[in-house]
Amino acid sequence: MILYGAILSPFVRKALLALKEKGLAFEHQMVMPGDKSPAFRALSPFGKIPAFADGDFKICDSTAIVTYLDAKYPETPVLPADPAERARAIWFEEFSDTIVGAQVGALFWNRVVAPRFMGQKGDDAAADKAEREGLPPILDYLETQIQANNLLVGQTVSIADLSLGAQFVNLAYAGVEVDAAKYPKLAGYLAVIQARPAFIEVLAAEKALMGG
Ligand SMILES: N[C@@H](CCC(=O)N[C@@H](CS)C(=O)NCC(=O)O)C(=O)O
Repeated sequence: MILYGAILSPFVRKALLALKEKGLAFEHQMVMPGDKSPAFRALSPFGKIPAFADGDFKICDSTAIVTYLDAKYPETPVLPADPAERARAIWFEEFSDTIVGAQVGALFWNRVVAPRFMGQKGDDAAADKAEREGLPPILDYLETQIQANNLLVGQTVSIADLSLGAQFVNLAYAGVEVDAAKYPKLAGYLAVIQARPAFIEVLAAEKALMGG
């Protein structure tokens, strides 16, 4: 199995986390977002990362990749079997990828990617607006959703936790920490999720780029 995509993408990170949580052997090939090579476009027609191949089977999109992995390799599932739990896990994945991702993306792009990797000045106003206006309702909501077992759904780690945890890594890279005094459940949850061996391994590979 081969996962294609550059580290620091929250979607590549989500797929890497799922592969590691499931204990699967795989190869990781770096591909930048928007890669125009015909070989990559055969995997990901619109050039988005991540993409994935398992023998002759090829697919792109982190959600599609994780869906395939869980169906093909059902041991250690990250998609809950219970219908209500599965629906809630997919909701949190979607929420993380879109609603959370929009705000984290504005912060990460303008405070990290543009200045550090593109040699451009980031849009500070857009980042500040995301931090000041976009983020608080998300944090307020999440504070009400963390279960007593420090998971979003069910009794074992799921795609919900991997997707959300992956986004919050980039939030931290953008210099925004969750205030544990204001959001104790969310801050405690993130500490537990991001201390999982899968996160530790994935983040270790990012350290060189992030100067950590
Ligand atoms: N829904 C997709 C989103 C993937 C995505 O937007 N990836 C970004 C990088 S974080 C990308 O490849 N952007 C390049 C482009 O849009 O050309 C997934 O979950 O994989």
